[in-house]
Amino acid sequence: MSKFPPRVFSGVQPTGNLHLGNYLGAIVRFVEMQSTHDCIYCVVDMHAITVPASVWGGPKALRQNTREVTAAFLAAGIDPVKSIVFNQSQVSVHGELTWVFNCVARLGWLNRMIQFKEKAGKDRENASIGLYDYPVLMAADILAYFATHVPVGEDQKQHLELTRDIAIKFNNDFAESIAENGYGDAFFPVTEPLITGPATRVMSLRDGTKKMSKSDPSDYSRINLTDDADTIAQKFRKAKTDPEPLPSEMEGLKQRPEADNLVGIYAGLSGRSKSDVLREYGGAQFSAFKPALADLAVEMLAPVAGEMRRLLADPGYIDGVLNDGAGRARAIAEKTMDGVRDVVGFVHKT
Ligand code: AQP
Repeated sequence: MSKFPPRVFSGVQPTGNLHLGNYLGAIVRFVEMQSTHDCIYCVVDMHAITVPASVWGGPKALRQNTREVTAAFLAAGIDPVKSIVFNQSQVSVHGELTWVFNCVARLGWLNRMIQFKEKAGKDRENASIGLYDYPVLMAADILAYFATHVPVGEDQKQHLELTRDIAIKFNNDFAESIAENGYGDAFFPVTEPLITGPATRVMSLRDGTKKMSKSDPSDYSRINLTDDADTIAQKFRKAKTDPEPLPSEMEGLKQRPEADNLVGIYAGLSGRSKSDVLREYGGAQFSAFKPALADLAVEMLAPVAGEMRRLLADPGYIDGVLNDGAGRARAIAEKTMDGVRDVVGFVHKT
């Protein structure tokens, strides 16, 4: 048996426009994992500021969006008593451990990160160092809690591999000191990504080859968690599709990214598999499938949006949840950091 008991950690950035991709790819699975695991869910506000303020919206928006992501967690069914819910910047270990990991991770590893290339775009010289270091901060988020499992969308797979590489290299580089200090043969676990289900990569409603994203300039590319019923129906009505009816078999979704995406969304929202959805809708035109999809989305999202509105009317309550969670998170993370100090050789208060 591993010396690391199963523990889940995952995070969402408070960058506004929380959408169906974040919901199906991450939040719904966060809720499910509470019944089997000890879970820690984090609003990663330090990650949010790695892009220009024009993208994350500045201090007022950051505060509001932090509360909005927290409200979405709670409205979707995360229990802040059972699980730990907090915002990253309240626990200083995330920053401290990042520094140690900066000295473990290699430049060549970070140079391969696709998300940096995509987000920095052509103006790479002008990207923040924080954006480049984003995956190292993510490794610190996860490993500060010795998390063994991380539920994420497909887009985070490469970053999770980097977390594993950092844990392995730390364990190897400091193997002697880890043993001498009584931590056995590994200080950090090698974390497993959990990328499962039919909606691990929800695509843009305007382009089935691009992922649904908060930062897409077109609001019609995504379903926001706070969209009302009319907006949801209109967005699905206008969603890009091809002229063919839906196939009856999975094979028929190949080379049809928009059809594949809408079927995946239906499957994710209804908790069914894509092939099961095709068994019901195979042969149907989009003119029939889109309204059924919109109805299902409204049925599933309206209660979440309503509960989010109710919670957001009481920011004091939300901040209380975050403060309580941060206290519990800090207790775990500080202990990890003391272990890291022992292992690295930093003299510290005992
Ligand atoms: N389209 C998606 N499909 C499935 N899962 C997704 N996730 C994001 N987009 C999709 C998952 O949601 C979690 C939180 O993501 P995040 O907010 O931390 O960062 P992100 O991946 O950068 O989200 P966006 O919406 O794409 O933001 P921008 O536009 O800023 O890049 C993660 O588990 C992620 O996998």
